[in-house]
Amino acid sequence: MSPDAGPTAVPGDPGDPGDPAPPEPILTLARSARRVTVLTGAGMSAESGVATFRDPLTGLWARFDPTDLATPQAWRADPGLVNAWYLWRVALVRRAQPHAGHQALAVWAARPGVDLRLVTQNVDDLHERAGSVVLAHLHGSLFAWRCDHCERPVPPPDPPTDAGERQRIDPTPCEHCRDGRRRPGVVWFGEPLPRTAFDDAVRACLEAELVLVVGTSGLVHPAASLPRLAAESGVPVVEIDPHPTALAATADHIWRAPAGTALPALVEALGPIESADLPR
Ligand code: BV8
Ligand code: ZN
Repeated sequence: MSPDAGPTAVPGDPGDPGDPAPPEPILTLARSARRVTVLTGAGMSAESGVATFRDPLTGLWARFDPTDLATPQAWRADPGLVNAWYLWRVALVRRAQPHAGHQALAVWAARPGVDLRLVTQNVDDLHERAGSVVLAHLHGSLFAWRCDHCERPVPPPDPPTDAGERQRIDPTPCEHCRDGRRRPGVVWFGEPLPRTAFDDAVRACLEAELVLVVGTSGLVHPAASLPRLAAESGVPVVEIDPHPTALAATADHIWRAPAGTALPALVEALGPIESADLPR
């Protein structure tokens, strides 16, 4: 499937670019699927005001590349700088709200008979705050801090009120070992993904009747390999993203639309809950 085949590029059904209605083949798959795995990336949080990794950083951080800051090397070289960046992001996510797309996924998961498994690359808690249960945070969480020496969990620090204006905020010492510093519980580039999270994500993709990929450029591995793993196992893959991505060639159907519009429209169109699906 060529990624630039129009705004709602769906084989056999180009769809109307301005029409928020789900393309028919995508709706048919969503209606019939009982086991649905949803993989979300930074684009899922974009309409909540949380910038994606592709977006240029703003303000204080405009001259930095996130892929340079999100590394153990950066932490070793300048812990105050990296700590300030994460505390700024914690403050930003705390001010953000889940949007209708986050809520739609929680509604879909609550439909009787549906086993929806949510896997995210995002380190924010917007899915949880919309009522979703997240099966796997592949890249960790902004809210699960730990010691960079003894690795024990520590409470997430409260960002100072001027977190947005300070380029350096020294990390606080670990309360357990005193030798380490409190670091964000995210997976930095060059660090391995949490084994259980990745294994659960692989199983969720292989056992699905539909894999829905929302808001990821498909550039960061090994998370980016999950949709192809599903496709190679014969699981239909649908992509929702307003722009072409590296995953377009893997997707059976593409809906060039933002998550905050597409997901509510899709869940709305699933139709009334069948009495046969209601718990006895
Ligand atoms: C590892 C936490 C091994 C930190 C993140 C194989 C091939 C090539 C490279 C590699 C490879 N294997 C490993 C690598 C290296 C590296 C990598 O992939 N590099 C890339 C840059 C080439 N991978 C790693 O280092 C991984 N570790 O493999 O370790 C290992 C094994 C054993 C022992 C030691 C080591 C770790 C990767 C995890 C890095 N951490 N996050 C933090 O957040 O600070 S990744 C981070 O960037 C995010 O979590 C996210 O995953 C990623 C950004 O990707 P996306 O989510 O896709 O976001 P992006 O901005 O790219 O795209 C946004 C999309 O949204 C766009 O498509 C846009 O169109 C769309 N969008 C915009 N608006 C909307 C929208 N969609 C819908 N609605 C909208 N409104
Ligand atoms: Zn410690």
